[in-house]
Amino acid sequence: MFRDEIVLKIKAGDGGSGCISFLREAKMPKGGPDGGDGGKGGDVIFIADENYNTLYHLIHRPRYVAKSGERGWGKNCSGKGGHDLVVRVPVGTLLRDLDRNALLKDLARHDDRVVVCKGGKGGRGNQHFATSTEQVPRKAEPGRPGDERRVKLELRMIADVGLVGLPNAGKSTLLSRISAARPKIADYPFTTLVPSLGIVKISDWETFVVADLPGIIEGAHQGKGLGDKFLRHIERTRIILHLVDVSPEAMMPPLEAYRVIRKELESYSPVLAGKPEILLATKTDVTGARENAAALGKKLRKKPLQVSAATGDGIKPLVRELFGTLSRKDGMD
Ligand SMILES: Nc1nc2c(ncn2[C@@H]2O[C@H](COP(=O)(O)OP(=O)(O)OP(=O)(O)O)[C@@H](O)[C@H]2O)c(=O)[nH]1
Ligand SMILES: [Mg+2]
Repeated sequence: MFRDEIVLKIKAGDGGSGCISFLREAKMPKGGPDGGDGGKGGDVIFIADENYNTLYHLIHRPRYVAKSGERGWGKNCSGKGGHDLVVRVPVGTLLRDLDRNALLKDLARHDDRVVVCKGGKGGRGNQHFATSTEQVPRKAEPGRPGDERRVKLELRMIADVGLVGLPNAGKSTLLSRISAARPKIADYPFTTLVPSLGIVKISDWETFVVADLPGIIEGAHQGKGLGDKFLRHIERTRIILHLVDVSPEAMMPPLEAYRVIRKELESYSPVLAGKPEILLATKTDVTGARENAAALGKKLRKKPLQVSAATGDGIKPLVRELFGTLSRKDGMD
């Protein structure tokens, strides 16, 4: 199951209370105050972790509470601090304070972290309250309460390239060809229900990230099929790779398929509609597909790239083209 929005209640640990105690030793009947301080409460820390793709693992706990600090002890011993509570979230998670509707942090890169709730300070023990006039202080502080908040987590995937197209266009198959990702592939529509990412590696230092999205159908912006809410994930991508199945058994003739998707992108947002798009004709191993690709190119007056994920034909030039376009864009960004 995929979750891309979730509200969590979180609370940092309370500070432990300070201790009231007096030194008692055989030869010192009137020892001074020796009550230690309470420990600090644990913080709640959110960390972006590339091993997570969704927020689903977080929904089972209604509250995230860090440990409180322990109380102080005699002999000037401070209480133990409470452990921090670490919450791991996917890269691309936005954290908002729900009650103030303020952005707390955009966890955009692996290992980005933020303390969302600070643990309460421990109270001071009575050792701190002795004065020249008060030698027997019977006073210590309580610990401070830890911060408490309701936070809204919103996941936006961060990819360089977003794959869009009708169901069955071959998006997931392509991703499995160009990256180590293993999305589900099948010959029925809406196989992909949730977006997923793959990293395309040309060399150790030349990589880019591709997002595979669920198929889009006509009327997606009105909620048809899986709707268009997934499109928000490609608002942040730099290029759209638009896949059109040009095999004769495709769901729709290529030109119509192309126009349906363009219309949905345009209805979703001008940002998406204005993104650079690379046109990709898929399944060119099927008889008649190459002719259809050529005809599509003529009608649209742009030459589509062509691939067969089945045979591997055209995959390398496609990867080079994507990388080249991203690099040229880097120069302009
Ligand atoms: N002949 C041929 N079949 C392909 C090729 N690429 C994908 N297919 C087949 O097309 C069907 C759909 O492929 P998917 O990769 O699941 O398509 P998708 O675009 O991810 O589909 P959804 O997730 O439903 O939107 C599967 O049966 C694939 O085996 C190709 O290059 N050649
Ligand atoms: Mg798919």
